[in-house]
Amino acid sequence: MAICNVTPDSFSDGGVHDTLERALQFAAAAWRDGATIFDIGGESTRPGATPVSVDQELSRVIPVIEAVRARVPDLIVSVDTVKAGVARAALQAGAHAVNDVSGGRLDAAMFDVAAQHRAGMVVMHSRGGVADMASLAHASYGADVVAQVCDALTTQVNRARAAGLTDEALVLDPGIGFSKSSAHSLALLRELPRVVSLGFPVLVGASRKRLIGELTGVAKPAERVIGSAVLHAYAVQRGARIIRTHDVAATREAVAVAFALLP
Ligand code: HH2
Repeated sequence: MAICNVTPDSFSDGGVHDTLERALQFAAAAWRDGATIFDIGGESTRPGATPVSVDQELSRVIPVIEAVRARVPDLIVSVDTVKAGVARAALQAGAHAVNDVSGGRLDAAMFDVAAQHRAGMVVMHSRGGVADMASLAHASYGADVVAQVCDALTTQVNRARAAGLTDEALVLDPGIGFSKSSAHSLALLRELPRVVSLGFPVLVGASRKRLIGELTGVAKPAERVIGSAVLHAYAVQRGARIIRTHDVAATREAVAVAFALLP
């Protein structure tokens, strides 16, 4: 899954895909480099990022969704949003799936919208609101972070089912770095099989994140490619089946090797 943030303030690619032409070039390159899903987002979760209205978010993502569907039609398009209104318009504009970093917590209508459109949905674990979910504000878990994340994901899966989503439509994501210290994120990666055992494909997205910076000492997010690729190869070994990345070619190579080495 290639990341395309159409935002001025995302932590690593803010402003990079800010014209339609640049976003389209990135989509074509992502497809060529081996991505099958293209995740388009119009609101950053970086702590301190400016909150955006539905209209503003729509004006950012809809033209890109329409253009990518028209020009790179083989890519599966997901919209990265916590707002049901944005998800609805994005699905009507041709997106196939919703990637909700709140896992359906922040907008009561989200699961209904996904179900009505028979869309796929990534249910990611986080706590809090958009402004603080990528901080440590809600990062207290007691002894077993994995159990708490699995419980929270199960609650959201049950809500999704109640809204009419089929199990085939769902992907789960432990939410690396979201309301989690690096120790929490590492525990979730080591024990990813427990998330996999919930019975859904698991997505991992650690691309260029603070965790990678802490482990490698690489300060600039755009230079955290090797650390991200190694972490994602490990995640594949632990059962992840979708990797969300800014760096498609490098990730594809790492993941191809990791897949070949699966027992
Ligand atoms: N991480 C980010 C955004 N969306 N979606 C899923 N499913 N999993 C993730 O780990 C995830 C996500 C944050 O990264 P990024 O989009 O690069 O940054 P920003 O939120 O600043 O736009």
